[in-house]
Amino acid sequence: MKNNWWKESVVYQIYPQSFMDSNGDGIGDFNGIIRKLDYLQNLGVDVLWICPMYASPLVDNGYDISDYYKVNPIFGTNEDMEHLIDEAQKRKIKIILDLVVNHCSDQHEWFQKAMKDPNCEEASYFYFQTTENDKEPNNWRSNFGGSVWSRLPDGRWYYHTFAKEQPDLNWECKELRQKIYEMINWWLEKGIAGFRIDAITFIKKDLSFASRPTNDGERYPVENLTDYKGIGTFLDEMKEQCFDKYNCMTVAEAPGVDDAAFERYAGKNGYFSMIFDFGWENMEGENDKSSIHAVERWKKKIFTHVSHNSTIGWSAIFLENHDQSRCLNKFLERENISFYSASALASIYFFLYGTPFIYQGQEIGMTNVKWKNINDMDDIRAKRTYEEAVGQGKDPDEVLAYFSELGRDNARTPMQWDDSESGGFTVGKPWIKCNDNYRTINAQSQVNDPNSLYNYYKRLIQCYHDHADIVRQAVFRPMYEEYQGLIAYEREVNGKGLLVIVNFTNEKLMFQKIDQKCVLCNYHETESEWLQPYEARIYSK
Ligand code: TEU
Ligand code: CA
Repeated sequence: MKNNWWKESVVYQIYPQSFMDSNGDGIGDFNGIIRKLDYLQNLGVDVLWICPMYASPLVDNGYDISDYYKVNPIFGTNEDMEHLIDEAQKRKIKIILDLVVNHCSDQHEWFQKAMKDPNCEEASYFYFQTTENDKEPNNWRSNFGGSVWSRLPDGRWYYHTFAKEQPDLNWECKELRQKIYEMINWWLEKGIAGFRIDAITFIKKDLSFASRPTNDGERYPVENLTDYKGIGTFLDEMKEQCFDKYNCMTVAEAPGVDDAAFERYAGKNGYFSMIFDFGWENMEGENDKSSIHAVERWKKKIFTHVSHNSTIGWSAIFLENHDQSRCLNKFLERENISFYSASALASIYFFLYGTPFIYQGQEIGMTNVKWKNINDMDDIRAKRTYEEAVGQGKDPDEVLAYFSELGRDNARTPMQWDDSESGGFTVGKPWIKCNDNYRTINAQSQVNDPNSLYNYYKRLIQCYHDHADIVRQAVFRPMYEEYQGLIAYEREVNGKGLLVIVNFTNEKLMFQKIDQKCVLCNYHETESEWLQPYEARIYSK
């Protein structure tokens, strides 16, 4: 029987390179995660999503897999990985893995064979083309800059949605699909609880591969070609042959799924248990995020998306992940970052409608880094886009400023455990520079402080669990919408429910007395008819 256990679970995302290093080589590893399981259990999370830990040349930090059955030796051995699964299980924590099957690494055996022999079976696992006049097969732009086509020494072009080291897998090929399903089931048999599924809306291509019109000879962004017609055949098949056989959780990264498509993906009989709600992921374009207007615009985006999705299916709700900058910087001006605003943000998203995800370090309020040099960054997307933009004559400082603010490396710096060198993440030299603020922002200083952000998250998670019957089914309803700067909503079922009220401004706000029981608040005084700057209250009825 399916019990949809993920509807009452809180997920914690781990970026293994940056979580905890146990052997001093500067790279996080499985034994490091094992060491920190008590910390995670104390926080109260139910599921860990571990970003790719498979064998990989790490061109895109593991999202370029060279062997789906082996773990990357930098993280430990397959036995260490199984030990981690067991140790987590002892603490009632489940583990989900990243499933990256839109593409693999150019170092994967399949691609290596396909490169050598155009007629081998593996050659049909990829998209190859030959052209008559040496011209690129079309004008599409890859997600990481440049063409989606790269060329082999023998003249064949191959297709890649992301970097050239990440050739796309040809899902039209039945044998390949079977290989993928076998691999998925192999991991599920090992006892993992499900998958986060990477970039899945790219797997179906427009097989005409025809160039598309653009302005001024620019390339056509392949990111516009998601959820292409016919994709459902593949996704239904994968569900039937893999996920349906297990009581597993699947959460898809599904860019390009609009309101109309949401049901196919995350509805009752959707391809997945849930998909990430990217509808309100940042305040990009606002030049003053603390202005009432910016807050109101953001609130409207949240309410529109959640009102729609909550009547149709289930979402994964989040503020941060490994591809984004830190939420405190995305939604706040620097001068407003505090315990209050951070706990207000946490309160806003936690009960919306769906499974809440917490990204490592979010629970202690880690922030963006001030990047001074593109060479301090590691991210292939930042580096390749930087080269491309500067090559086209853009101002290097402007491009750097863009990635400094929004770049993916902001989330990838080492987890800040304590105030010792490199934040206690490693005794060696970290693979990527640590944020200098580890002396003030770190886990050790927060775990035993009842007033810390960590303990606020702990209480939120407890509250989520205490109200499992509500969070898994109660209707979502925006409240007090006329109050500018206030983000408030209710979850209600059979007369029971939760009411979330957050003043998301840095000023006091005149409000009203609420005749319900306050179960959580980020200020000590909760009775007043005024809401303090960034005050958050959660009532239950
Ligand atoms: O990200 C996918 C990704 O970058 C796109 O979905 C993007 O959000 C979209 O094109 C909008 O522009 C995933 C991983 O999260 C990321 O870390 C990897 O680099 C990428 O896939 C490739 O595997
Ligand atoms: Ca290590």
